[in-house]
Amino acid sequence: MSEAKDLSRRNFLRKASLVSGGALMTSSQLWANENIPNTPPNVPSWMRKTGKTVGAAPYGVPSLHESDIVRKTVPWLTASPISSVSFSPLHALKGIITPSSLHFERHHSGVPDVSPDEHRLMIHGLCDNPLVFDMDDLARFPSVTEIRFIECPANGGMEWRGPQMEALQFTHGMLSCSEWTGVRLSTLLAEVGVKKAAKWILAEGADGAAMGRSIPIEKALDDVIVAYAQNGEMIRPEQGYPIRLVNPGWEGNTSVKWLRRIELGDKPWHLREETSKYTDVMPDGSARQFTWVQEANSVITSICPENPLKNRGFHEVEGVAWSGRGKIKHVDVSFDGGISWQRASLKGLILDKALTRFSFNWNWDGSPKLMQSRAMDETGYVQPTLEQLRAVRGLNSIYHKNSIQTWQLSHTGEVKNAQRS
Ligand SMILES: Nc1nc2c(c(=O)[nH]1)N[C@H]1C(S)=C(S)[C@@H](COP(=O)(O)O)O[C@H]1N2
Ligand SMILES: [Mo]
Repeated sequence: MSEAKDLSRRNFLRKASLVSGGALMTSSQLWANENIPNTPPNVPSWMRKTGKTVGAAPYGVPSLHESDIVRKTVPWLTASPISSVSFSPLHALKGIITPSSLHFERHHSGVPDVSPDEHRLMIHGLCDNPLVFDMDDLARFPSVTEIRFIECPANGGMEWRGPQMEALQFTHGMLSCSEWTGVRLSTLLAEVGVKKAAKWILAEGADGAAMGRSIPIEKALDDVIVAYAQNGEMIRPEQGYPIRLVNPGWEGNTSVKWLRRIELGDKPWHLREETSKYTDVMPDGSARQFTWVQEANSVITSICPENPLKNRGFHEVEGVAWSGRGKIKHVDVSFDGGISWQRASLKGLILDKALTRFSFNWNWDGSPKLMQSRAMDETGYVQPTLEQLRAVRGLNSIYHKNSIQTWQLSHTGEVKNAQRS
């Protein structure tokens, strides 16, 4: 950082603290006589010797000091650890890309160990020329690289009847965003020659669950990717190595991992994952089927149960917003539980069906707050309040809970998961 920039930043912090009535950021004063061995003005121990050699970590891992930033599970959530979910630590992530090691996981039968040499993708059914592709075949097609989120539609599902999970990691962590590389499914479908009668595809995985989903042909021919790479390297086993579907903006469940088979048919298959699961029980007891799109959603991540406030004064309120229908248009934030709203700014890339980061410069006066964010996407859809969502959906749902999240900030700086209706 140049000196000029550094000075203007200090100036900015000074101004911010003036606005907040003199409450300073907590940077300690220069030359404070703390006498901590590794702290200025002392020369730290790690400057007195050489460090680890190059090659000591051929595949790099995070600093040991970051070892608490990991995927976490909720033991009571599923009956078996092989049919379970681990959540991304959203409170600790920056930017919009989820490190592959921290991508949430959802497995219906654990993570299979698939050999790329023996694995194949078979495409058959209502087509002119059924084909079996090996991994080298797939790599020869023109590839696409796109940043897309994957969200399980059960994200937030534990919160329908009341606040339950005292952590952002668990209220919203079935959500991750990666840069995916692979072949457009439409390219492969052109290769097999889709028959006119084909209206649906079945995508099936090579795990013990043989998890499958029916997807309408319009979506299959639109933006779906048969992905083999994630964030610049081959897809991780947990994410579907060696290939998975990335079905942008739709229920994560439809992004079939360890993809082995695509069948073209004239009607949906009505599989387990689209009848007993991933349907929405409505207030009258009927069930909604095929609610594919992950509607616009957002959450404040910089201030949350895992990130309490230590000081009054300046804070950059940050969070993420996303929409399965396209780009995020804007995000508003509220500090009074949705009575008044202020426009946040969007920073970095604003992409289709990707996480989008928002930011709002704020001075905390030390009083209790009800903090919320509300996303609007490019279709004009506005993220609903919990009350609005419950008015339509009742209390019996699990999936597609995209209502506004409330964080209750107390005067001590502690943050609790709260609900406003
Ligand atoms: N073959 C297969 N594909 C699968 C699953 C699975 O268990 N088996 N889980 C699905 C579910 S429910 C979700 S939400 C996403 C999760 O993707 P991730 O584990 O990469 O986060 O993968 C989907 N694809
Ligand atoms: Mo899921």
